[in-house]
Amino acid sequence: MENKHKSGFISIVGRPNVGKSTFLNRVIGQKIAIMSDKPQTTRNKIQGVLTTNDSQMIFIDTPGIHKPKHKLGDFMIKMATNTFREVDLILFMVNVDEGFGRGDEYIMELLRGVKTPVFLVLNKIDTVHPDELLPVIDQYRSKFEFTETVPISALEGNNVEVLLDQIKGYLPEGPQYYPADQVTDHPERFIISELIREKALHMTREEIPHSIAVSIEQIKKEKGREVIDIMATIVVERDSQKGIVIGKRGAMLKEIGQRAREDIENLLGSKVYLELWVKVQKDWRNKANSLRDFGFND
Ligand code: GDP
Ligand code: MG
Ligand code: K
Repeated sequence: MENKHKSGFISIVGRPNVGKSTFLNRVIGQKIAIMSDKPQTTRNKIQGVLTTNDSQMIFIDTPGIHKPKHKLGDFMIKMATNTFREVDLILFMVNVDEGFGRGDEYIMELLRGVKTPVFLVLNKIDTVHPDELLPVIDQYRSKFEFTETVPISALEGNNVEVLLDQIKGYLPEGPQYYPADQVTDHPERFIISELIREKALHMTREEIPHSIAVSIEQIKKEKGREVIDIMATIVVERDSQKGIVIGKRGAMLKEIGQRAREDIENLLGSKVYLELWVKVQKDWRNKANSLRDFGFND
């Protein structure tokens, strides 16, 4: 029997820190969406492409959805709901360890208005006893009609293949949209900025809120030179935050730069010279212009 080629777009939604980026990275096998133990690390949608011999799945890692507190929040939600309508399938990912919460309720509210099939993906099953799983499943299913329910561990890989099989079952017949060797259609510029942002958030622990942005001023490779020169600015909201990011005699910024550079070199497969600056721009989240500057266009 001839197997028809299937392809489609799959949106991953869920509260912050349920493991969306971890899942995406496991499936695509390359660090494209940044992972951290802090919420809302991913602000833009990132696509990862999984190509097999008879299918292509294009995953979208949507921002952690939450009730809007400011302009950026509004923007994120609009972006997410638009995405829901356009995709072939939605993976609603939850953390079985935490169970049902208000954040979930809000996302389900947004999902109710769309006709796209929704899978309930219960992540982090490695953290709970199997007996604890069923009550959690019931909790979610009493509130929403899911197309499928799949427990997984994105971190350890349990049941991820099963989920991929299920996903394939819901994809329409379609062409291979992207070349087989392409794992993301995001410009490297964005990935680089996210890698820097990830390091800044990790390194400064709780001292720096999520209100930082990274803008890439320049990526340059001069003829005959082995090294790619990258100049980037970390944008914070307050002078005190600038001090923290720079650190004592620049130690923190240096450390952020070194760690980011290693990841960027892996990404680009080339030596990198990274020059980092820190700039204060007050209340950037509420300024539409700033949003455009940082690439949050819709
Ligand atoms: P996101 O905000 O939904 O993208 O979540 P992340 O992928 O950044 O993951 C948040 C945290 O949860 C990270 O510390 C991950 O290592 C952890 N995590 C993700 N998936 C699993 C899992 O299956 N099991 C466990 N134990 N931890 C996980
Ligand atoms: Mg994420
Ligand atoms: K996160």
